[in-house]
Amino acid sequence: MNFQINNLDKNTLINLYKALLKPRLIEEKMLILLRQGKISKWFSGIGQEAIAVGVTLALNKEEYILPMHRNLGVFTSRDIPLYRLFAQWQGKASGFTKGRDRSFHFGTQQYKIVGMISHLGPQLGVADGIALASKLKNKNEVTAVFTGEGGTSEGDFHEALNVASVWQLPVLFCVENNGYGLSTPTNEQFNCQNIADKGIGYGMESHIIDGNNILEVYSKVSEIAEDVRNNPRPVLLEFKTFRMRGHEEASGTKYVPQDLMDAWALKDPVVNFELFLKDQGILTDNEITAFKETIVNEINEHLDIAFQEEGIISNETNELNDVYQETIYQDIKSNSEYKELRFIDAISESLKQSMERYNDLVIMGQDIAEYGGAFKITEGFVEQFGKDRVRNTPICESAIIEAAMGLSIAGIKSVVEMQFADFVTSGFNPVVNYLAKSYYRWSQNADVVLRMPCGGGMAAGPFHSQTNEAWFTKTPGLKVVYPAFPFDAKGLLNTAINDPNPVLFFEHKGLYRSIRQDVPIDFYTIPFGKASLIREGNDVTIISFGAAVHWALETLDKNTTISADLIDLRTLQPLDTETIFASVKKTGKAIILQEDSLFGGIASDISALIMEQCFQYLDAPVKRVGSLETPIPFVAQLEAQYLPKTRFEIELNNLLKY
Ligand SMILES: Cc1ncc(C[n+]2csc(CCOP(=O)(O)OP(=O)(O)O)c2C)c(N)n1
Repeated sequence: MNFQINNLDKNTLINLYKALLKPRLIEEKMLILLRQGKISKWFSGIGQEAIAVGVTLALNKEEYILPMHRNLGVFTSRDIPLYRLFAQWQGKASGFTKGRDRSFHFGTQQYKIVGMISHLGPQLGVADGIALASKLKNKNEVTAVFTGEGGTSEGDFHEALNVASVWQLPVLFCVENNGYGLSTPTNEQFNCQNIADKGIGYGMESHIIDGNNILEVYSKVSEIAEDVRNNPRPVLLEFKTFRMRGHEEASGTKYVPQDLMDAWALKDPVVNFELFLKDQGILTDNEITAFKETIVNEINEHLDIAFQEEGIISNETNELNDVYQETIYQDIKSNSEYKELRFIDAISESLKQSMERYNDLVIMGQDIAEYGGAFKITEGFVEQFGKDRVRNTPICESAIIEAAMGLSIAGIKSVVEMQFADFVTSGFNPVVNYLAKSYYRWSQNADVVLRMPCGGGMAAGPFHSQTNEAWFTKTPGLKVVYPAFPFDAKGLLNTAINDPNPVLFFEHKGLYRSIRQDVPIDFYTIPFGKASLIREGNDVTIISFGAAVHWALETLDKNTTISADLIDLRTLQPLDTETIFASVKKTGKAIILQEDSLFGGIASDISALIMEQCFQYLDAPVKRVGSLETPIPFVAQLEAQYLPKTRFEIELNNLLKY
C-alpha cells in the first residue's frame, strides 16, 4: 500500500492511527457480544474504517456528516462517549432515540451527525439542504454524506447530485464502493467502470480514492474540503474498498469468491497503516499495545455502563407526546382592514407576509421563480425576495423534499410547492419516512410546509386532479390542513409556516379563482384542530372539507327546508372531534362528504369515531359519501359521474328520511 506522509506531522499520524483503531476494536468486541446473544444485529464496517475516520477527521467539528450503517468511525471520530453508542444499540435511554430506532439510525445535533434512514438514498438530498443553508448563511462549511455503491442506484442519488450541481452546493458525496450491495456485485448494480465516472454527467468534479489508505483519504479529503469551503461546489468521491464481512453478520459471505477476500485481506487499512508507522519508526510495538489496551479498557468500561442501565419502561403518553414537536400556537389577530381576495390571492398573501416575517424562509418549487409558479401564486416574489429564497428547482421532488429536511436541520424554515399534489408521489418516501418520523426518532423537527394544489372538477385527468390527503392523514408525524375559504387559507397557511412540524397544506385548484371572501390585509393566524361550523341546524350534521364544503353549501341552498349543521373541518390532522361529536349529539344524524374515492378516506375514520363515541345518540347509521372507486377520469361527463356532488344530495335526503 502506498502511504504518502506529505506534510503530516507525527502527532497527526498517531491520532489517525488511534482513530482508525477504535472502530476496529469496538467491532471486534461487538462480534463477540453478537455470538453471545447480547446484541441483536451488526452491520460490519471492518476493512472500510479508513473512509469514515479519514473523512470525519478531515472535516471541522461543526460541519455536518451524514453517515451510513458501516460508518462507526464517523461516530467514534466525533468523540461520542461510547456508552451512549452502546446504549443506542441496546435501545436504552442514554442512546439517541429513546429506544425508538435501532443501530445507526439516529442523528445528533450535538455532534453534527445526521444518521441514515433505512432507505439509504434520502440522506443524500438532506445533505443538499444542510449545504444550502451553509451557502445561504455564508458559513464556508462543507457537508459530507455517505452512501454505498448499491445506494447509488436509487433515484435519490441522481436527484441529490443533480440538485447539488445545479445549485453548486458544498457537499462531498462519499461513495463507499465495497464490491457488494447485500449480495449483489457491482456489475449487477451499475454498468460503468467507476461510480466517479458519473460525475461528468452531473457537471461535477469527481475523484477516485483508495479507501483502505487512511493517509490518502485524510489528505485528499482535507485538501478538497478546504477548497470547497472557499469555493462552494459538490464533489463526488468514490472510495474503493471492500466489505470483509457479511451484509450483516447473520447473512455471511458465501457468495464472495475466496480469492477476492484473500486479495482484500492483504489491504487491511488498520494492519497496513500500523506496519507502515512501525516501519517509519513512528510507533513501537509497546506503544501500539498500550494504545490498544487503553481503547479496550474504555470499551469495557462503557459497555458496563450501558449494560447496567435499566431498559426503557414503556409509557404510552411519552410516545404519543413525541410524535410532534410541541407547538406553542401564536394567536395573532389582525385589526387591519379587510379586502376581498380570491382563494389564490389569500395563499399568495400568506406566503408573501411569511417571507417578510421570517427573513430566512425559503420557498422551493418547479417554475416558481420568474415564471411565478404553475398557478402564478409566487408571481413577483423573486423581485421582492431574490432568487436565493425563491428557488426554482429541477424536477426532483424527492431531493427537494429532502433538501427541505436538511434546511430544517440547519435551522431554516421552508415551503415546498408541489406543482400538482399528484406529483408528491415522486417524493413520497421522504415525506412519510423522513419528515414524518424524524421528530419521534431523534427529536429533530422537520420545519417544512408542502403546498399541495389538488382536486378535481376541471377535466384534468387522473394525474392532475387527485385529492390525496388520505395518503398522509394516516401517517403519524404529519399535520394535514385543507381549507375551503380564503380567510381560512391565509390564516391556516400562516399557522402552518409558524408550526415547526411538517405540514401538508392542500389547496383545491377549483377554489383558486372561484371563491372570494373578505380577508384581513395584515398577517393573522388560525389555530389547527378547530373546525368551523358554517351552517347551523338541528336535523343532520354534514361534515366536509375543501371543495366539497361548497358542494354541501350548494345543496343546502337548493334544499332550503333542510336544517343542518355544516362542519368545515379545515384541518384533518389534528382533527376537531369535539365539534363533530357535539353536533352529532345534537342532530342524531351524520353524513360525511369527501371528494376522494370512498374506501380508506378520512370519512371512514370520522364515521368510525362517531360510532364509537356517539352511538347512543344516533338515529341512523352514519353515511359516507365520496367519489367512485376508480381513478379520476378526464372527460367532463365521466368526471361528473366520478365526483360525489350529485350523489350527496340523494344520500342526504335518504338520511333525513331514515
Ligand atoms: C429502499 C431500500 N431498498 C432496499 C433496502 C435493503 N438494503 C439494505 S442495505 C442494502 C445494500 C446496500 O448496499 P450498498 O449501498 O452498497 O451499501 P453497503 O451495505 O454495501 O455498505 C439493501 C439492498 C433498503 N434498506 N432500502
